[in-house]
Amino acid sequence: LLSEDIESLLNQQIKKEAHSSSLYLAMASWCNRNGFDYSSEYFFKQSDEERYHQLKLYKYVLDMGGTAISPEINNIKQEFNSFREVFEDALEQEVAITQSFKNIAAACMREQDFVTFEFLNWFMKEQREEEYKARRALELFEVIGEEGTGRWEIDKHVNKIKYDS
Ligand code: OFO
Repeated sequence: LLSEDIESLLNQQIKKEAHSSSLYLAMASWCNRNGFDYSSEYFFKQSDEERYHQLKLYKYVLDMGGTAISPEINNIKQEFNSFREVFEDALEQEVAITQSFKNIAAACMREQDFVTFEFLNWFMKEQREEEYKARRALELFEVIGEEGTGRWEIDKHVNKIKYDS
């Protein structure tokens, strides 16, 4: 069974994952509308992954006898000032999500909820990959540069970022 506190933290996390999924969908739309097809595809994939994270948490809460709450999502940023800003926001989002998981893990430690703590390990590892990919994508702006055909070149590389752990 889950304590009230842990159940509430997990439901908040479900909402955050749903928010991430919607945010990435908005990024996919913006990239598509602005001619960045590969990045659009990349964000569609990211959006799917976040939906998967959301469901993984959702089912865990139910498996543990808790009440999983279907989240209401609002305030999704739809417009971005630049191609680069999309990736800056993506990295910021992932760093915030990692922090959020750390907070839940800390609460599990305090409460000696080692079952949930173990469950969270999967997400901790996933965040390592997600932060890596987001940081790598942003680094392309420095490595390639935005001038001339730079943004077009950056777009082509975004989808090729691989993570071997
Ligand atoms: Fe990329 O955030 Fe989910 O876990």
